[in-house]
Amino acid sequence: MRVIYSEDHKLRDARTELHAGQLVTPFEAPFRAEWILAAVKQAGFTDVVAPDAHGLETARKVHDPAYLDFLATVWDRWVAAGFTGEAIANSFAVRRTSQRVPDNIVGDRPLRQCRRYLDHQGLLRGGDRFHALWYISGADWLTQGNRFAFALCRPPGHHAGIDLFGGYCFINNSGVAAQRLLDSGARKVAVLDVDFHHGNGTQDLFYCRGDVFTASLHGDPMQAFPYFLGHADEEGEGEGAGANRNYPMPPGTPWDIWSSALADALTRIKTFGAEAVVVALGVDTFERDPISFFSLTSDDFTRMGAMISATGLPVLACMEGGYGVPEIGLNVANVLKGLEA
Ligand code: SP5
Ligand code: ZN
Repeated sequence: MRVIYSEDHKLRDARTELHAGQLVTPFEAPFRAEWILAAVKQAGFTDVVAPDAHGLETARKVHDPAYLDFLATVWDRWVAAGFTGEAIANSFAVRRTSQRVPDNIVGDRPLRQCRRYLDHQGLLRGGDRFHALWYISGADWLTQGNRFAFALCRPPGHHAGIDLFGGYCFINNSGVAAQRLLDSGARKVAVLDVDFHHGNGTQDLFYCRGDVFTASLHGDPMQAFPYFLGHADEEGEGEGAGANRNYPMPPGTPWDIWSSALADALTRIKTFGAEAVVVALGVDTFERDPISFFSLTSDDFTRMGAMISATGLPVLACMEGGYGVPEIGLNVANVLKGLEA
């Protein structure tokens, strides 16, 4: 198991999160990666290396280049406009409004682009965007013939769509990694999203593509973020028809129910012909996660890793969610243990 980690994740250090109508200390904060790194090392995973620097080439194949330009420039424009808080939109294109792309992105109007690109729940600061791309080194580790890698990246990525940020995510790390595997010779790959929240961004990236199978196990969007996507009848379109699978599940879902959804997803990934699996690894399915409602125990995470490993496929795990409690480290380490067992 190669672990890919860089202190640069600390560049992403949001001040606030809008939660329950109040600006609170963000759940998605640097301590998460530090706790996880410590636990992973303590569990014996000591092959920890820094990622190689990567440019935007691979990201441009899954995200809209104009969106990447927006991410690269919005903070400077925000500051130049004299704003001191984090960049957040305060009005949105809704029903019966024009969906036209706003063109005034300079001077005092950066909010217009925030409206265009913000899905929900995103606040931007400087220095928090592209370093996550470097973790596609994990994909290269598999391409070199190795079976397992763990990209301990922040911020997470699975809510970032083709041209949308939200849910603490800006660049879709697992999506970029999947693209990198394809560009390195894989014909088909899968992204398996085990984070508590629906991987709406990843679904968006690959919804009409037949070379990436996407599967997501998550809290039913009727009751959980991201609310507006993640239903079981979203199965992909065009060349992607049949290559997206959602498993929405209700509050309190325990391992026996959750794991039957996982078994089904893994069977479909094999049938699809994926040559590698990128796991969007959130551990917010844990019973004591502060913002989620599943009931997985720490031992269940070992079982999860073992089930994924049993596919026989190379696996790149990319860090997604998991908040607040010290067990996030143990739970991630347990997945890695299960993979290698
Ligand atoms: C990567 C990832 O896990 N992103 C998750 C973003 C979720 N943000 C919304 C959280 C809403 C929580 N509301 C539940 C209240 C719990 N008492
Ligand atoms: Zn999550």
